[in-house]
This record gives sequence, C-alpha cells and structure tokens, in this order.
Amino acid sequence: PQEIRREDYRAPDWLVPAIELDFDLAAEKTLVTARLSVERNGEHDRPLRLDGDEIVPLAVLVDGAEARWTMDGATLVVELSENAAVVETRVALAPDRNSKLMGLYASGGLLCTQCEAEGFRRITFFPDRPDVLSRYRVRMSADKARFPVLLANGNPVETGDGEDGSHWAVWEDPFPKPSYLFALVAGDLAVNSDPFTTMSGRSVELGIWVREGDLPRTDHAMESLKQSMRWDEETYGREYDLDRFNIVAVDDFNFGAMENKGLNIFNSRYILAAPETASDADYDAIATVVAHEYFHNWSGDRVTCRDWFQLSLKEGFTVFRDQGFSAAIGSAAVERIEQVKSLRAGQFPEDAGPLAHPVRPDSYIEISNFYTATVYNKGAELIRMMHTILGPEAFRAGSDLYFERHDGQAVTCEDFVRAMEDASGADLRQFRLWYSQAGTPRVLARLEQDGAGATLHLAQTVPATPGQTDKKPMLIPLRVALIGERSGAELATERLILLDGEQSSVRFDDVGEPAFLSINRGFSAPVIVTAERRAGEIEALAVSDQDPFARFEAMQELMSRDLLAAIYGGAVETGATVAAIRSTLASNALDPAFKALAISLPTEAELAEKVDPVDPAAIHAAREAFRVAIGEALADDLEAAYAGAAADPDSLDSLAKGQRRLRAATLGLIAAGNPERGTELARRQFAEARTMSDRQAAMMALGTVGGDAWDEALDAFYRRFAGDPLVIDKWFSLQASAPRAETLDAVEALEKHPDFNLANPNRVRSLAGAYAMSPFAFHRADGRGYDWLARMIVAVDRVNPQTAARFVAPLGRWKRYEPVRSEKMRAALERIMAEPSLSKDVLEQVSKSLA
Ligand code: DPP
Ligand code: ZN
Repeated sequence: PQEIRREDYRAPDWLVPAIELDFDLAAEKTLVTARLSVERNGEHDRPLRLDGDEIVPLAVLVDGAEARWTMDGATLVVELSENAAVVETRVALAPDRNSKLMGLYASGGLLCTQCEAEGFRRITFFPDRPDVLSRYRVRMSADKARFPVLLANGNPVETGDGEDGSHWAVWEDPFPKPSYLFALVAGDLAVNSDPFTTMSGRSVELGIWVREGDLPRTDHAMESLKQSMRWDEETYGREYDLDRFNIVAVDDFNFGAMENKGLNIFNSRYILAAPETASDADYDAIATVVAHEYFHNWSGDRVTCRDWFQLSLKEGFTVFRDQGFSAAIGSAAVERIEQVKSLRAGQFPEDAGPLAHPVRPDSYIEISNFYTATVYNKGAELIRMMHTILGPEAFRAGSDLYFERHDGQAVTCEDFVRAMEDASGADLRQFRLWYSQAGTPRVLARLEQDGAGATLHLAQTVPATPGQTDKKPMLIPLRVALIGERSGAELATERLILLDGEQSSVRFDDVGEPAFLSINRGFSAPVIVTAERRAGEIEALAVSDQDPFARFEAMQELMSRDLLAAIYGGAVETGATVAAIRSTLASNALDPAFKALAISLPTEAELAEKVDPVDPAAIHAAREAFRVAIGEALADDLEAAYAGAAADPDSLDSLAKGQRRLRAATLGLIAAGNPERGTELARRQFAEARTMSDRQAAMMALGTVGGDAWDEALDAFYRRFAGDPLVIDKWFSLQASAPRAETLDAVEALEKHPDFNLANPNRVRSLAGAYAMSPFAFHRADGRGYDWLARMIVAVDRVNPQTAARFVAPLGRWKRYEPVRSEKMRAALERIMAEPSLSKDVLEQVSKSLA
C-alpha cells in the first residue's frame, strides 16, 4: 500500500461548487445518480479524477453526452476540454452487504451513511478530499412503508408520493461542505422534537430520531443538545445556522458519532439512556458526545480541514470545547482529573510505542488509523496550553478571529495558531513544535531553598519516536506554587512558568519558610514531571494541596512510589497511603466524586508505563497485595464511607453521581480486604440496585472475587436485560475485563454466545476491546490471550477493517514486556502479518508494530 505524505499536498485540480444526488433507495440495491458541476482550478490540462471505492460506473456523461473516461485502479478519469462541465455518473450499491460500515449501509432496518474520512467514494465518484466544498441537493426515493422517514443534510424542500408505494424527498444544504460531511438516513423512525431559539432569536427545530420503542430514552440527549447550543453561544459566540438540527441513533457504527452538517448520526450508545440501563458514566458520555458533535458545526463544518493531516484542527479543538462544556455543567476539578486519566490510559502509551505520531502527522497509509488519542486528546491539550498561555480573553479573541477569517474554508493547524497569534500578539513560534514532534516530554524538577528564597531547577527531554530521533526543546507551560511546610499556605501566588530551553532555573524571592513544590497544577502541560521530593513532602501535598488536580496527583505519586517499590520486590509498605486515604475520606471539604478518584490506586496499565520491562503478573500481585493491606487497615473507615455515601437513586445530580462513585471505590477496597464482607455488600447492592451504576459497581466487585455470587449476578443480569443490546454489551465487557486468570475461558465462551456478533462494532469492542484492556487477564504468561486476540483481529478484519485495526495496539507494545511475553506478543503479530489479503488498515498497524 502507498504512503500519503503531508508535504505532497497540492490544491485540487478541479472544484465542484455544486452537486445533485439522486438516490433510488433499497437495502439490496440502491441506484445513485450524481451530477457534479465541475470547474477547472487554475491553468492546467489535467483530466478530472474522481475517487471511487468498490463501485463501478454504469454510465458517465459530460454535459449530457457520452464521455471519454477510463479507470485508473479505483479512480474514474474523465477527459474534459472545457473549463467547466456537468459530469454525471451512475452507480449501483448493495447497502445490506456493506459490512465495513463506510459509505451507505444497512443497520437494523435503516439505511444510513458514514463518510468520514473516505466513505463518500463508496457512494459515488467524487474528488473525496476535504478541501473540495460543494453545495448539495439530495433527492431520495424509497418504499414508503419500509422507509417512511427520509433525512439528509440541510433543510427539507420538497416531498411527494411516487408510484407503487414509493415516496420521495428533496433536501438542500445551503452551506458548501466537504464530502465527508454528507449524510442521509432512511427508515422507520420516531422523533423526539423540540424547538430551540438561538441567541439572535431564530427558531430551530431539533429532532432526535430513534426506533419508536427507544423514544423514552432520548430526553437526556435532547437536554444535553440544548445545553450545548446555549453554551456555545455564551462561551464562543457561536450560533446554529440551519432551520433543522437532526440526530439519528444507529446500532452499528464505527465511531462514537459523526458531525454531518445538520444531520448527526450517532452510535446509539451515545444517545439512549434511562436510569435502569445507563450508568452515570454513560449519562456523562452522552452529554459530552452530543456536545462534541454539535460543536463541530463550527469547528469542523463551517471551518473544515484542508487535508487529513490537519485532523486535529477540528478534533483537538472540538475535544477542548467539549471538555469546557463538561467542566461547566459538572465539576471542573473532577472533569480535569478524568481527562488526564484518559490521556494517560490512551495517549501516553501510544506516544511511547511504535504507533507514536505527531498531533499533525507527516504520513499515513490508511487515514482511519489516525483517529487517535494523540490527534484528539493530546490535540485538545495543545489548545488548552494556548488557552493557558494567552489567557481566556485573548484566547476568545483568537477563536473569534479564526472563525471569522476562515468561515467557509478548508484550513490548516497553522491557520489556527496564526489566528491565535494575530489576535493576541503572542509569539507561538516555538509552541508549534507541539504539532510536529511526537513523544511525551519529560520534565525534571528540583526545588533548592536558601535563606532568602528558593530556586526551581527545571530540565526537559523529549524522547525519540519512530522517524524522529533528534528533538528540540518544547515550550512547556507549568503552573507552579510553593506551599509552606508549616503553614500549609501558598507562599507565593501561583506562577505560570514557560519552560522553553533544555534547562532553566526560576527564582522565587518571597519564600519565608521551608516550602513544598506543587507543579504542573491543573495538568497545565501534557508532560511527565518527576520532582525530587523531600521526606514528607508528597504525603503533605496529598492531603493539603489547594489545587484539586495537584492534590489528586500527589496522592497518585504517593501510591505509585510505594507500589513501584513493591513491584520491584520490596515490602508492601502502605502506611503513608493508608493515612492519606483516611484523611481524604474524613474530609468535609471534598466532594464525594473527588474522594472516589483520589483514593483509587493507579491502574495496572498506568503502573506498566512506569516500569521496565513490564511484568504484568508482578504488577498485579503487588497491586493486589497493596489493595488487601489497605482494605484491612481501613476496614472501618471504608465501611463508614460506604454507608455514608448512599445516594438518592432518582437523582442524577453531581452529588448523587459522586456518592455512587465513592461507594464503588470503597466497595472495591472493602472486598479486597475482606472478600466475604465485600461479597455480602456487593450482593446486597446488586439485589437492591435501582441504577445501572450501582448494579455495575456491584458486579465489578463480584467479578474481582469470583465464585457463586458472581455467576448468579451474571445470570440475573442477563435474564433481566436480554434483548437490550447496549446493556448486553455491558454484560460482555464485565466478564471480559474481570481481572482473573479464568477470564480467557469466559471470553472464549462468549465468542460462541448467540449474542456475539462480529459485524457489530459495539459488541466486538465489548468483548475484544474490554479483554485486551484488562492487563492481568490478557497478558497471560502462556500467551493464549495474545493468540485469541490475533485470531479475533483477523476474523474482524474480513468484516470491518477499521474496527479490527483498533485492536492491534495492545500487542504492539511487545518491546516493553519481559522476554517470555514479549516474544509471544511478537509472534502473534507475525501470525497476523502472515495472513493473506489483510486490509491496509490492519497491515499498517501490524507492520509498524513489528518494525
Ligand atoms: N465522528 C468523529 C468525531 O466526531 C469523527 N469526526 O470525532
Ligand atoms: Zn470529533
């Protein structure tokens, strides 16, 4: 397969200012007629090249006459003598056989589309690249009984009935858009609709379209949508621009959701929620994803990407925007901690492994492989750093300028940074390295105190990553405070230090007593900080730092220090952790959600990033011993906290959600210290649960212990929720992620379960994804976990390459593991590689992982 390089970008040879699409829709066979108004772009005599993928032209006309055309591989090449023409093509599709879920496909009786990044070329021949913007007019006709609802982008303009039970509808989108934002949906759908009045007083009709029976589960998504629309007006001054905004939920979807102009299509797991079936985390995720896709209307649709190397232009910025929204509607401190946890779980490992790439990649083989934690989450951290460096007002001026200057354009990450510079006067030249250099920077910090004050010595290094050996120093914004050892107060007001060299020393004058170092507060930079600590320093910060993130971080640092000693064979020393957890639980000033996060041990995956080589069994054993010791030492405190955190089951406010979360965290530790007691409590919680969060937390505690109680709970859960796909996904993933040696047997049995379905990405993720992310169960010394995953990747690849390629990463870190596992992981990758006719999706990930 061919590598596409950023530096090879060239403006399109032909533009397509307008397109008319005509769909004669049926699941077995859909006819697509496209009329493209094309215009030569600049002086050249090159032919029109239209991308295609698994489609063949049935007819090609230029200005109504037979055209001269050839195929170059999958590309349709049309010779054009004039500077403008109307090019008409016709193709036939079979949506019900499209298992890749890219292009037009069938899902549960619906017909729907997914075009990002390169799915439109599976629908019709087109210059399928984001810098070709067109006005779309779409006509759909279909059997009225099977497909009573016909939706496309923009506004509906005409409908009518045809012969023999068919009907038709025409939709027009007045905003020029790239092909990846095209969408249509046809099916038997019910709508939850609501009006929304924008800040300028325009009325917009909002619609969430689902199966009739799912309507009662759409209220939370609707509420979240309205909150997002208001928030974007208030925070960014951005108003919605069409008369309609529609969302459709489908069960088979590669992404979480898709921001098609005026017609978002969602994985149903990010729309449907009821207290019985969705956990608090599901509710939060729905609000975030609804907001994310809505925010794309400006950051993505109105201003889009010039090419796919610029993907973070819209994704990093939009994640930053959805994070701001989540912080505003929930607890900012808790949101920030969760963002960092997810960055560490997904992005740090990626940045330290064979698939590491810059936020703005330089090359790819398959663009689908670049919808990554680096492009999304690290990309959001880059925007956040600019926000921190510029301050909120200058940042807002920058975003206003960006939207105004580039409305209707397809632009680059560079354009975004330049708008920030132009609006603020800041110099972001060095900052741009964050877009081009991969790898997580490391910062060493040492505070040196003298009679008059203190000096903070900082040093940075950026590790080598594939294709990038020599790195330049980055601009790293660090929020720093010094905290008095005796007073516990901040001695100097917090400072923003911009570390720009390999080394630097910063002087603090006004320090009158011995001080502790609180650094990278709020996680102001996505770096790994190692601070030299004095005796008692980290213990003190863990219970006193005023910055909630820094306090959480100190707690993690404290636990990691003692856990790492145990992993490397030292004694299990939990005294400091026990004291810190006790004081955290007893605090009246902390909210329960924060407490739950603060008392949670670093995960096995997080610990794996800190050791070399990785021995998952040793990590698991040390961490379990640690949990047992804490559970025993704090039995009374944990019981009291558990009992004290009983939440109102009918409430979804942050207090109730936090209480449920604290119960889950304490229950886990109680069960570690005393499995009988833990089982008893978990059993009762499961039996009495009125929320999915309580039920799921009880199951997790039981899954760790195992035994009859676990089996009974699984049975009861299945019987109650059979036929409800989103809940059965949970039933799969609870079993696949149980941190026990027997988990692989369960996984193998689940693969044969009648509810398992290779063609449904949610179900595949709930089995293979959950299993591969459970370090102890997956990283068996006998290598059978790796063999299972390799086999699953190959099987899924035949059906849905994009989904299959996502599971390669867990095997790809083989070089980090102890020799026995390392060799078995490598062998599993080799076996995948030896398969004939792999997709380029999987081929790219496996070959990069073996390099
Ligand atoms: N639908 C995906 C997202 O919103 C890709 N754009 O991130
Ligand atoms: Zn997005």
